[in-house]
Formats: sequence, structure tokens, C-alpha cells
Amino acid sequence: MTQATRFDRIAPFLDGQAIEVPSWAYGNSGTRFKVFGSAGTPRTVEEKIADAAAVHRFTGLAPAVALHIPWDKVDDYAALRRYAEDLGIRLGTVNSNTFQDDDYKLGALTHTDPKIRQKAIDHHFECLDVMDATGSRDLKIWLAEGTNYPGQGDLRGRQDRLAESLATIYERVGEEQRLVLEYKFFEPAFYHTDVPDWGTSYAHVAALGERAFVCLDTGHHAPGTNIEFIVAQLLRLGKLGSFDFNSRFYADDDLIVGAADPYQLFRILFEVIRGGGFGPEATADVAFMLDQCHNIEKKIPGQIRSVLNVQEMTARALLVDRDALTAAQEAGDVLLANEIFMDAFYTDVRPLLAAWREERGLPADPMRAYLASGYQEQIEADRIGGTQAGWN
Ligand code: PSV
Ligand code: MN
Repeated sequence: MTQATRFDRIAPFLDGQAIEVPSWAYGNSGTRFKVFGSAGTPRTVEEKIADAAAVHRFTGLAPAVALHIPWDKVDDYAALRRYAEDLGIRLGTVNSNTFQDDDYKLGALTHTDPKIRQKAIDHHFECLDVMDATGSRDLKIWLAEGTNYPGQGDLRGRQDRLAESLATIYERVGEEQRLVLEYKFFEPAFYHTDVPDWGTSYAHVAALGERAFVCLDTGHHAPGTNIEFIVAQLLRLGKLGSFDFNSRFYADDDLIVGAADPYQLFRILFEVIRGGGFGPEATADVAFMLDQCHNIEKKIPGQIRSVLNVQEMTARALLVDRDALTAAQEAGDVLLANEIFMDAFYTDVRPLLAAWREERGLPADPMRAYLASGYQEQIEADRIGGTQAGWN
């Protein structure tokens, strides 16, 4: 079979690919050392949404933008929804934030003080209200909770309080809505975090019920962790709700997905497809989101590069000859199985994707088309004054 014929077979699945971009990718970000400003950075949530819509216009891949409360707080969420829809995108996952309030220094949903726990629960109720108005499906909870010193907190007591707080939040999650619980093994707490790994997240969401899932942020694992195994396991358990895609070299670097290790992204996407999270055998509804920051590169091109990387590795993963692979695996032919897998990884799908785009009225090269469009120059000229959006 020629490469083009193989590609034609997978093209219909690529048509169904949707990647959700994070509103915070368009705002300023940095490290704990410095947050750099940059020309054209949005001052308002509407300007972030406009930039997200630009990413979708040029790639056809990013029809939704995730919000972060309170960073994206507005008075009228129904109006915000209309604003996004007029620009051709929708409002996606709502991210809660219990990491920027002095009350939460020692915990939020796990805090020993019931008043502080209730305040954190109320914040999640507010996020659910936002979702009702925006039509968002997923409430994403990432918790900055944990301890820095052995003995500082009661590890078991914190788990018990967390379970109780999550159950209270979950009761308010609507029939069409979902709760996704993200895990991270360190930072900002360094001795322990209360949801460090997929197993802990799984234990909590399994106890909550069928509308609770795990969110897998690719940057939240120790070096060397086999992330695709986690993907396989969570899909097997029916509990992979969403991805936060990004790349890491060292810590939670939040770099462009696929930049540090495209092969890892390929392996992850292969397991997503194999496990029914996308593609021909899809049974699970897995949200593909980005969770990234563009500290030194321009933000919109950074997001365009990111969604294209996901698409390229998805196409390669779809190209794996599954029948031949299964036959080689079952025959115990180690090297042939590996060769079949690697053949797909080494396939350069870029020319095929360029043609796929043109057939759909999209620019063959979204990056060059964006750079030539004048959008970047326009926002840099227009967005003068005001306060650039950032992490607060
Ligand atoms: C912090 O690590 C973090 O990047 C989490 O991954 C969240 O998903 C994101 O912030 C938004 O709150
Ligand atoms: Mn994340």
C-alpha cells in the first residue's frame, strides 16, 4: 500500500480531532524568576479568546478554549460564550484555582479548618455556575496542596478531608458535566502533594462516580516515567478524562508539546488510539487539551506549533499497521513488532497533512500563513495601554 493510500484511510479520523487551548497560554507567563511582557499580549479575556480563535482559523484544530477562574472572570458568561461562538470557537474546560489565596497556604480542600475547606468548595461551586452559563462540560481541578516537611501534616487525614470535599463538589456536577482531577507529584509542595499520581487521582474519581475522571498532564511525572503505560491503564479502567499536553525536560516546564520528545508523544497517542480514546475504535471521550506557557516565544505561533505537533503525532500513530503489529506480537517476533511500530513513527506526514488541509480550505502551512496574515502586527499595534494578562 502506498503512503498516500494509507494516509487516505486515516484522514477521516483526523477530521474529528479537536484540541482545546488554554486561555493562559495567551497571557504573560514566566518562571519564578521573571515574567516577561510581550507586545500584543491580551489585556482581557475577550482578547485571549480572539487569539485562540486565530489559532483555530489557521489550523482547523482548536475549536475550544479553556478558562481559568478567577483569571478569566467576567460579569456575563453568557455574553462571553456568544463572543467566542461568533469567532467560531466555544468555551471549554473550566479550571479552578485554589493556589493564589493566602488562606490556602496550608491547604484548601484538605485544610484542617472547615471554614477554609468550605471557601475552596464554594469556589468550585462558582466554577460550576460558570460552566452552566458557558456550556462547558469539564471542571478541571488541579490542587496545589501538600506539605514541605515530614510531620507537617497528617497524610491520611488530608486524604480523608480531600475525599469529603471532592464528594461535596461532585454532588453539584450536572448530568452533562464532568469533574476531572489532575495529579502532580511535586510543586508547589515539595515533600508530598495530596494528589501526586494517577493512582491517587483514580482512587478519588472512582469513589466519586461515573462523571469523574483523571486528567493526565504530561509534565507531571518523574523523569523516566512510562506515561503511555498510564494512558493504557486509565483507558482500560474507563477513567482517562483528559490530557494536559506539554513538554518537559526537567520539571513542570510547560514547553510546547512534542518539542522535547516527539517520540514520547507518538507513543502516548498510540496508546490513546489503541485504548479507544481516539480514532477508529474510539469509545472513551478523552479531551485533548494543552496546558502550556510561552515565556520567550510568541504565543500564538507557539500554540499553532503545539496543535500541529499533536496532529502530526496523531497521524503517525494512526498509521501504525495494527494487524501486522498484532501478528508480529503474537508470533513473538520482537524485532518485527518494533520495526512496524517505528515505521509509523518515522513516516513524515507533513506533506500529506498539507494536502489534507488544502482539501479542507485551510492553509497548507498554518504557521507561514499566520505569520503572513498581519494578525500579529495588528495586535501588537492595537493592544497598547491597559494591563497585560498574566498569572493573576
Ligand atoms: C500547575 O502545575 C498547572 O500547570 C496545572 O498543570 C494546571 O493544569 C494548570 O496549572 C492550570 O491551573
Ligand atoms: Mn495541567
